[in-house]
Amino acid sequence: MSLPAPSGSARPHPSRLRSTATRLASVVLLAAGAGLVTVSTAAPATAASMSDVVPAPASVRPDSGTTYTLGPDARVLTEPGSAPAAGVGAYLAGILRRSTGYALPVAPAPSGTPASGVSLLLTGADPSVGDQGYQLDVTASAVVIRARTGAGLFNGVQTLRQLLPPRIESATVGPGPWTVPGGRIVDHPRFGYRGAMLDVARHFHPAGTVKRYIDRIALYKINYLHLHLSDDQGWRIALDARPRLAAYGGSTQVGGGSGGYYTKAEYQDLVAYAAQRYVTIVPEIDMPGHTNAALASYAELNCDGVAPPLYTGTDVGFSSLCTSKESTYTFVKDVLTELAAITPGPYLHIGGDEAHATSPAQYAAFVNRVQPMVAGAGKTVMGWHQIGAAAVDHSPGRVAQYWGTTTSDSQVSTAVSRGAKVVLSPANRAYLDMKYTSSTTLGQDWAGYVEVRTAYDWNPGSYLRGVPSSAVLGVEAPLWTETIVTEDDIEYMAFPRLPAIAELGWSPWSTHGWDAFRRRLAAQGPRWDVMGIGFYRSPQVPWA
Ligand code: TNX
Repeated sequence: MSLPAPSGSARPHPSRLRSTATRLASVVLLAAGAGLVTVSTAAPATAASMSDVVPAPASVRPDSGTTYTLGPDARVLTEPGSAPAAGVGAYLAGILRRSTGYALPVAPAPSGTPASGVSLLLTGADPSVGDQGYQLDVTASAVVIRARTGAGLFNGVQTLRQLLPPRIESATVGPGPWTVPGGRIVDHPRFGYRGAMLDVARHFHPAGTVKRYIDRIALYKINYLHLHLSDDQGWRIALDARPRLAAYGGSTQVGGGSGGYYTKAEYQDLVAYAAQRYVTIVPEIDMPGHTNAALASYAELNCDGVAPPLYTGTDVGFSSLCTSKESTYTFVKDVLTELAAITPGPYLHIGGDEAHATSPAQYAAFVNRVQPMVAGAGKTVMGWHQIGAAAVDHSPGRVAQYWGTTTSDSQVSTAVSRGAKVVLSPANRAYLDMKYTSSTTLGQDWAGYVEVRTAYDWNPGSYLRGVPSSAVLGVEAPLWTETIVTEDDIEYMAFPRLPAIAELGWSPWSTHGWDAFRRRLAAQGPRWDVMGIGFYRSPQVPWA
């Protein structure tokens, strides 16, 4: 699980080389395609099909004789008196204006039959939509999305985007027609938790990158973004109680670059940006292992009272907070309290993985002391599945995140038998940092190669022995960044696997099928081209 440590020098990172190569390759592709086929800057204007949506909706009833065309006079009409509906309306209009050039005013919907344009209403949805689902009706005269909540409307809007031609995603104005296929979709998620994780500790990723990732994951109805905010190589959130954590502990990263961190204001801005997209941030402070950056910043956290140097390699499992010192618990409490105060979401993730420098007894003592601090700060504990170790206190309702590579695990089943919920991130299925194939230059392979079909073809509801579907909160696709440096790197590893995991979290199992999925995925390719997402063109997918 450890990579050969890169030398601490400023040697160019291999993935930087790959990114350049990929960019060159796309230029060549564009050049080769010009004159033959429409290329990314001029993606097909063809209407999408109602059966091309990812994640697959719970129910789709196309009306093949009907289409709606968004015209220059269209308006976005939202549920009168609802700020969430108005917010989703403004978000939708913002997306549509960029490529259509239309004015698309947003206004309260008049009562009565929905008028021409796109209506976002909080009444009249099929009851099956629940609190995250929606009903979408496309007739010749209007598009109407009905839901019970802003989240439901937001999810309906993501579906509508995919029903419009790919060029709707362009950042510049282009010609229509902006046609939507007719019919009805009634949709709701299979699981409440559909997550992505970004490791901003191994390589720091600035707030702008995180925001763009939020935009991308929201398109696939992902509703949690877990930020891995601390590890051996860096501490990425400034906290008033311990300023050296970010100022010193955040000053480097894998390979020896200058690292970075979010100020509290930047973090709060990220949280708000995510919330506007119905994405909840789950902050992680990994403990008691993966803590070299903290140990280097505050000598008192070390059992011998000596601060180690900062670390820029990629080994794991060598560091630990001193579990027998009172000052460690004061530290943890200060950190969790301050983090909880700027985190409106329900979860604080305490890590807990690969604590190889801590004995099982020390580990249990640590987790038993820390879990109540999370509850005391008003949050629910989330941790890597090692927090299910038998000797650990099993506070009800906590969430164990499974990252193993087997389909049975006693730490998880023990935790579940004592009331824990599970988020599934099996490394050999859901890890976005695993290489696609042996020739993928980025990423790792300790859990195997994860091609698109491998990422897609498993059932979270029955994956782990002793973990019934009722104990599964959902799925999460983590992206560890030991080898992931740039935004291009992130996108190359996330697409197209992230939509595969998103579909496992959203779509009913009855819709699951590789052959239909790979075709629906292929229909996303032109969208990603328009958005400038340099995705992996898996040979398993029949890209247009
Ligand atoms: C294991 S998964 C880790 C991370 C590494 C990752 C690389 C987990 C909870 N721990 O520290 O970054 O492998 O794939």
